[in-house]
Amino acid sequence: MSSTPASFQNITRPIESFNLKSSTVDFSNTTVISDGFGGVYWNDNFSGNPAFAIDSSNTVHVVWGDETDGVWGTDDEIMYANYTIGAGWSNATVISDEFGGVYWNDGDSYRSTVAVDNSNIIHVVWYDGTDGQWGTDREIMYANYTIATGWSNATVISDGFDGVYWNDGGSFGPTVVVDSSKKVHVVWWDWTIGPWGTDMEIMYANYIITNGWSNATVISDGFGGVYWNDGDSGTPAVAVDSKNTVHVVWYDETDGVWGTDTEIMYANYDINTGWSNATVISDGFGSVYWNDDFSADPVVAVDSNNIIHVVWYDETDGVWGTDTEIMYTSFANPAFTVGITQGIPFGDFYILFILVGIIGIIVYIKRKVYQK
Ligand SMILES: [Ca+2]
Ligand SMILES: [Ca+2]
Ligand SMILES: [Ca+2]
Ligand SMILES: [Ca+2]
Repeated sequence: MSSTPASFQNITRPIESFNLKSSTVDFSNTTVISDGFGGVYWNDNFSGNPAFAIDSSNTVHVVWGDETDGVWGTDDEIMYANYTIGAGWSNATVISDEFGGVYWNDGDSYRSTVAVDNSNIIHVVWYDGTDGQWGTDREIMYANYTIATGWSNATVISDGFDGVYWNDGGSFGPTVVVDSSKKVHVVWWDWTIGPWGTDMEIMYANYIITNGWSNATVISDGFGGVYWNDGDSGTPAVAVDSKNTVHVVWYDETDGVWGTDTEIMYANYDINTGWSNATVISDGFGSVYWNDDFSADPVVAVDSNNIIHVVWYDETDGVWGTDTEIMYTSFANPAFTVGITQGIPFGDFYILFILVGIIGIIVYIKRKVYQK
């Protein structure tokens, strides 16, 4: 094998050729961040599933799952480390267990994701096997970090709203995003049985400073009271746009005009209209259904024009062969493409009322003037 660094390799493909990295600026050497702080190697077990976010000071915040044993027990925990330009990488620290000196989290903690808001508060979510008043089912847990108070205690956000524990199925794979109003949005997949059936659904909860955490709600089924989504829905990803509309994508096994294959579905939350119905975005363009195989693991991002971009992997065969490929689609925020007057009460009539009112005032003033 070639020992040429990747930065100098030319990658040649059948229809195109490009230099992987032609910049004179080279990347830094790879460094271990989960172990070896101050030359001490204490992290002696599996570290995996990293996720990260960068704040407005360019501090890098990394979270991952770790099997290393310690004062926190022998259960898997979520660890955290950060990089600041001045100090470099911090030591890794457990954030899923211990608050006020009490180690209470004795179940495995997995699959953490992280987001930073515009005040540089760090928000972390993961799923957790610790038992408690929320039952013995896996739940979504949350912790945050502020400079003033440090790391908060971990709290269950998928069950126990208003003291009612109704979520009795496994909750997995949370993803977190924060909008410009510091509202925290979390999505995950959930096995709890309800009016939506026994199939796995996408659930959502949010946190507002004044209200705390909302109840968890199913967003993949039940639009307008109609429960049509009867296949498993999983691995959601979430993004917000400049109007704080929430965009969620996931893979879905529900059958429909798109066939019996797994598809990518999409739903959004608009402040004015609430959650949209779920819709398939991986098949059926122009009513042509050509995507006939497995589509999964979508990720979503929104650009500065509020265009939504989605990528996923797909097993559909085509001129590209029978191998698994990465697929992509993009679309404008559906809420922005509806009629411009649709968001105004009474539509155009609203403007008409204002015009009639102004004319009325002018007529009234003129009469007053002529009466003198
Ligand atoms: Ca523990
Ligand atoms: Ca529960
Ligand atoms: Ca369902
Ligand atoms: Ca299909």
